[in-house]
Amino acid sequence: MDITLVHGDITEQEVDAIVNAANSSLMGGGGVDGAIHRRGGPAILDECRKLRATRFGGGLPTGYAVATTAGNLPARWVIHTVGPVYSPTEERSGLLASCYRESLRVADELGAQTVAFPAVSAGIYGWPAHDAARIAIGTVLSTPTQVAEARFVLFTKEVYAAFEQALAAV
Ligand code: AR6
Repeated sequence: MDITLVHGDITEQEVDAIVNAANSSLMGGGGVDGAIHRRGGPAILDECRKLRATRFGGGLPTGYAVATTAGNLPARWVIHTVGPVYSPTEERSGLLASCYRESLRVADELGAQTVAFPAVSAGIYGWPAHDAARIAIGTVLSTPTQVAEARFVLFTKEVYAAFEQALAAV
């Protein structure tokens, strides 16, 4: 699989699927979640509501992933995953790794060949950029998948630089 890094906005990516750093309510929020719902339009929230009413009444658990339409976005699907909130005292990196593994599993189910990822948990959820980048790249590289390109789309210079370093260290 090819790993590529882009400094930019995930909502502009022409890929099969983009991953959303959602919260367990699936009802939208700030950060990349807000941008995806704003630019993708109401079709995404409609499907999220249906998922809450059918499969995830208690919310999507941390570390899980589920797909919806991408609405008006150039991608075909949005894969929503829920990252862990960073804790300096509790070891939660397994849950962050699970977000990437589960997103790739869902991408394989969809038949998605190109998938764009944001830096899950590295914004509002407070994960230090270098740690988030190391877990993201390490997990994607070690997960068996049919996905041909994993594109990390990093919004800030700091997070982009952290991913560059993590990729160089592989
Ligand atoms: N494209 C790519 N990356 C982006 C974009 C964008 N358009 N906008 C922000 N980022 P965050 P989290 C980066 O906070 O930490 C929401 O309210 C951002 O700079 O979006 O997992 C959810 O509903 C950061 O590097 O997600 C949850 O409640 C990265 O995306 C909560 O935030 C992730 O930042 C999830 O927090």
